[in-house]
Amino acid sequence: MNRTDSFVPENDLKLVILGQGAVGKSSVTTRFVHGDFNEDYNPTLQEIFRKTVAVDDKLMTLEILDTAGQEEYEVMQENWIAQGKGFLLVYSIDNEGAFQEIKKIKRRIDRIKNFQNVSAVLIGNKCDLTNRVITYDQGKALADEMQMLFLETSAKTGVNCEEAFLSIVKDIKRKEAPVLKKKDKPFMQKIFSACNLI
Ligand SMILES: Nc1nc2c(ncn2[C@@H]2O[C@H](COP(=O)(O)OP(=O)(O)O)[C@@H](O)[C@H]2O)c(=O)[nH]1
Ligand SMILES: [Mg+2]
Repeated sequence: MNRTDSFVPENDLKLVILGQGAVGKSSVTTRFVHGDFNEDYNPTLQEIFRKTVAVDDKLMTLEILDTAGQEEYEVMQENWIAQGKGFLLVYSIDNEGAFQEIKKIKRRIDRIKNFQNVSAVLIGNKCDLTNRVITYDQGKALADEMQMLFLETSAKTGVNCEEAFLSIVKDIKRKEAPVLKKKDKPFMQKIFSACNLI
């Protein structure tokens, strides 16, 4: 087992942030976790961030794996993808290549997760920039095609960074909520109407 893996408690919510180098994965994560932004580019090796958030009045700890993609980390990364509950796929709106790379990353997740339906948000970062090459509609269309949520963010101004993480947490919770079975419905409806709930 990788040494870093042994520090990861089992019951926290694991998220993985993926995307080409320099699109702002570390910056979006740092903005969310620490509330600040750094103009300098320090390529990430591989880092785990933790933040406790309140969702629907419940506290939960998010563990966010910030990735770089170097080969020596590939095994650990695949391990995390396998354990990951939610994925943030990031491109920057000024980079066509990074946008195209998203499809490859999605295929990798699908392969590792055995084509299960996962919770994922597509993020078009650096939306503060004026030299945009990917429109909002292009981003949204790709997200729809891949059945993902979509947000444009700016780690620089902070816009939508918190929403990106919280939207994925809410989507995970929504998918995990017990669904009323069809045959239970009339029975539950009787109870709800007896209690004047419907
Ligand atoms: N203008 C602008 N620059 C950003 C934004 N997010 C990141 N950057 C810059 O882009 C560079 C790469 O960011 P980084 O987070 O290290 O990218 P990573 O390799 O994907 O983790 C750094 O110089 C950041 O300051 C953003 O939203 N707007
Ligand atoms: Mg980084």
